Amino acid sequence: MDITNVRNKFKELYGTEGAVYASPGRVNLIGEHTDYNGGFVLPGAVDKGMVAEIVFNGTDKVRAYALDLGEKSEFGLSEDDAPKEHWAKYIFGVCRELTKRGATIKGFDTVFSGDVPLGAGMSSSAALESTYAFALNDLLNLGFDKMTLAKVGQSTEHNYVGVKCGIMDQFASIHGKAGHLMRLDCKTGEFQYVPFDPEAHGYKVVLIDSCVKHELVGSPYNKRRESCERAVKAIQRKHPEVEFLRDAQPEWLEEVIGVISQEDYIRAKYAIDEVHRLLDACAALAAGDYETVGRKMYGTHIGMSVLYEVSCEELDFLNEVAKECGVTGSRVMGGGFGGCTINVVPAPKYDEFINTAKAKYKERFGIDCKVYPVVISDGARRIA
Ligand code: GAF
Repeated sequence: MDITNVRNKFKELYGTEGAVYASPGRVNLIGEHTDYNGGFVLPGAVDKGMVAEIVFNGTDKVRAYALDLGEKSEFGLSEDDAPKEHWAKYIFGVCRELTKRGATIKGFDTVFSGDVPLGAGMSSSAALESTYAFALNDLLNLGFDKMTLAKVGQSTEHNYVGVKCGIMDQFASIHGKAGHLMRLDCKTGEFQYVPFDPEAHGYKVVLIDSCVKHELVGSPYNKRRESCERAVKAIQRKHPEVEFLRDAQPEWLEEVIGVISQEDYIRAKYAIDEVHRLLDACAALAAGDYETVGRKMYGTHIGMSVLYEVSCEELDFLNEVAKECGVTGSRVMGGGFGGCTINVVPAPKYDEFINTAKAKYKERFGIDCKVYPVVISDGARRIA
């Protein structure tokens, strides 16, 4: 991340210098749409993120500048002061959610910029929320732990953006550690850092961005969640201990066939399968068995495409190309509805896969796909 432009703009706008913080986007090896189902996820922070410079301005207002958009926003810190700019709602929401948890937030001036591709399923919005949650916590000595800061970002999505997301993205952005994925139990909040060094095993991990816009606001993301919640309610009648789909035995879902709609059934079936796929993949990863991890990833893709229906023609095409090129594992990553595939590629096949994917995608859709090699990096931090 290049912070020079942020610093220059900050100086130009506010005539002073502030503290600079950064938070990354994330990848997720496997475990998709499992977070809000109380299941597990396996994300890692990446080397792309958001960077923000901040200084308190002695007022009760925030003056914010989005460098990449060339837009500014000014807003107060009370509940009815919500800014009209969509991007500013993320900053406002973080301030409000910290306030709801007992913090006193002071007015500040800020400039931010980022290099997480927008709409690519790499959590640019979580990176933005995490940057401000982490920075304000640090600068104001609020004393919140990292999980609370992640929840501040998640609640911002729920209450100020309108996406009923799970905790994975904000968790990963705040907790990331270079060279490690994180196996998070989204029901209990327990997690382990899992060393991740595919190159040592002869593999490279790469994202192929379909460049199809991924926009969770207004997408059927919330509807998927509602389907899962209705399935839980139905299962609970006989199995009251089931709090999330993660708690349900696969056969318990079969018991509610005909009670829930066919649509809710296939959504819930995907979610329950995915919880188990992730656990199998984690065991395989620990044993250095990337072939099994890869097979599970292909399984996830089919589930997300056929049952959860969050893939699209372009992503299915990229998945097929990966298969044809002998890629070990490939699947749509993140919320879906566009964005990237994540691919675990045998190192000797890497160049050929990238060239073939680019050429075939262009030929089929007339669009240049983008390629992001995955570098697993540290989470939220102060950088200047
Ligand atoms: C989006 C959400 F924000 C996450 O919480 C998660 O549900 C993901 O989609 C799918 O796994 O990134």
